[in-house]
Amino acid sequence: MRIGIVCYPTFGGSGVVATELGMALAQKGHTVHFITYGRPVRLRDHPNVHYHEVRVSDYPLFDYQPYELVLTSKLVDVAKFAGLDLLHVHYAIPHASAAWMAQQILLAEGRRLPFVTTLHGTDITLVGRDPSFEPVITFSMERSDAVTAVSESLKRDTYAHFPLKREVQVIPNFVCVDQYRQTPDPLLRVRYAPNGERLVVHVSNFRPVKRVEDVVHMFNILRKEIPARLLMIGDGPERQRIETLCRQSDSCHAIQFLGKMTRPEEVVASCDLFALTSEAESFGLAALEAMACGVPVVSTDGGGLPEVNIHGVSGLLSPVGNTAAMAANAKTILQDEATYQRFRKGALNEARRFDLDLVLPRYEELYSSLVALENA
Ligand code: GMT
Repeated sequence: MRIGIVCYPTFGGSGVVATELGMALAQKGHTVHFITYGRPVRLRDHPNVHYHEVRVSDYPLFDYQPYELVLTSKLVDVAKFAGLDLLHVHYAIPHASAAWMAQQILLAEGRRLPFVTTLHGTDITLVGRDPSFEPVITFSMERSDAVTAVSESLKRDTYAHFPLKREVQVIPNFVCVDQYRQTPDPLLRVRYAPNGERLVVHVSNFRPVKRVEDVVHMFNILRKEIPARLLMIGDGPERQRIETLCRQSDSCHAIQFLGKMTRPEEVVASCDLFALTSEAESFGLAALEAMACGVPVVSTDGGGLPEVNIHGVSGLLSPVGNTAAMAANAKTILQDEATYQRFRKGALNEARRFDLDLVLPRYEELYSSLVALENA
């Protein structure tokens, strides 16, 4: 099939999922066209992969550049000249409405292009709840040829926040477990935990929804119990505030900020524990990626996290904001080697439920059913 993929090209989870999905489809022989405003950070070179940049030009009349219209025109152009069979848009805003507009333009020319919308989380739970977006998101979800959500929790949220009548299919996020499984790097451990301390790691885009300060509070409590160090990977609006908070804490010397990384798993695989303190996560891809490295997870129990991080198996869950409970959970996992190894094995086993080999055929089946409908 010839598939167009629209996503945010940045470090957010939806862009990562869209990119890895496109790469995996290309690997299986499909032709994939990425249509985005920047090259997706995880996009690699492959003969079946094409990248089309959506360029919004500056014009003095516009205070706000009409990105959605430029994207729509680009979708029409690529659909026609690359002969797309189908479009898959990740993150509803504004991709689903742009896809619908492109579909209408092509229809007027006698061609129908089906499109799938995948909901990722904040498009529904945060941004999508802004009433000013509601009519356009509801409409474009209703008009999508298929709508998928990355977890059962997100599916429930979608029906709770939008007056949606159509079916939403859950296709979870995925990892390629064999690719992720990395053995810990002794040199890296010496660098970040020179005295043999336990290594805790957090990866996010440092937005308020991640409650990154809770990672620091949790770590301060944990360090009173066991020798530990903390690595913070990623960057975003909250980073400066969190760094200031760390500098004021007793644990300052034990916390290191590594910034954005294209392959965070290269560091995560050498850590002992992954911490995710989010207010809510539709899924928690970063936690799954850690589990695929055999790293147990302490996380909050918001949104879809309990579907990914299985309490008592791959890690432990606690209520949002309860940093004392989270520190106690971290101590439970790390306290003795037998318990720790049990959680490590549990993390890897639970990650296998989301292996690429299980999830990719579900997208392919969905695409084939829609393309078959067009040709019927
Ligand atoms: O919150 C992020 O990290 C970014 C955001 C995105 O859309 O890029 O992530 C959402 O989608 C990810 C991939 O499906 C999920 O794993 C994240 O849980 C979800 N974030 C939230 O729901 C807050």
